[in-house]
Amino acid sequence: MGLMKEEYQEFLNQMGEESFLNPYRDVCRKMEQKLEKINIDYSEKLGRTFISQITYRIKTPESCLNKIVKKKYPVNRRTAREYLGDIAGMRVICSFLDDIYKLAEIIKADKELKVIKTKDYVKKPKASGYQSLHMIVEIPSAEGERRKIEIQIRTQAMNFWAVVEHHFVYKKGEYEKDAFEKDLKECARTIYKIDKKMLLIRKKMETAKKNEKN
Ligand code: 0O2
Repeated sequence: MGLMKEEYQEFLNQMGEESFLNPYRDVCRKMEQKLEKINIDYSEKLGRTFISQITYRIKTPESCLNKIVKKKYPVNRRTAREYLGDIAGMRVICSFLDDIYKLAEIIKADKELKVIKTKDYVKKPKASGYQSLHMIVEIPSAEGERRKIEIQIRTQAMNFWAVVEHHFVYKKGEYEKDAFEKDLKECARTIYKIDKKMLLIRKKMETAKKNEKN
């Protein structure tokens, strides 16, 4: 490997500094607490589990550098803060398709949060077949500094696909590229059908329960 540009090395150092990372860690914890509270309230209201998993991660300095270079932004701390919406990233797993949009509405209605951008890869999946709802949200840290955080919301079935596909992409090796992509896309379509069917079953059960009561 050749010598790394001094500018890049400096950027990597800055991205790893505690003073840079702390507000991001802080907003992740804050958002996690918010989501946990939402989960308690809505699970009770709905009579079932609303959110089944909440995880978060801070993007590595190397991954920040790759993205900022790829997007041709100036390589510095300010542009990273401004343009990288996913330095702090949360992943929220729901059971049903409609829960994704319910949660998105709850997030939009939260006065402390400012939704910067929403990308609906459920309605319009990525070329790979990837499905998720992505929201870039701005939230104040404990010190009152605003930071962006990317919230990926998906069903358990969509998550299964994304996790396995991510693993395959690194491991694919010999397998023919076109066949690999086609097979994975087909799986994503099947998963969408299953998600729709599971939602339908839930709605039928809810109607049946209501009729029983009347
Ligand atoms: P990491 O750090 O490894 O999680 P932008 O131009 O900034 O709006 P950007 O950031 O390119 O758009 O993002 P996009 O496509 O909205 O979402 C990027 C993230 O979504 C990825 O993170 C993955 O977590 C997920 N993702 C997107 N496409 C796919 C896919 O085809 N398969 C899987 N498994 N996940 C996907 P990163 O960037 O990889 O970073």
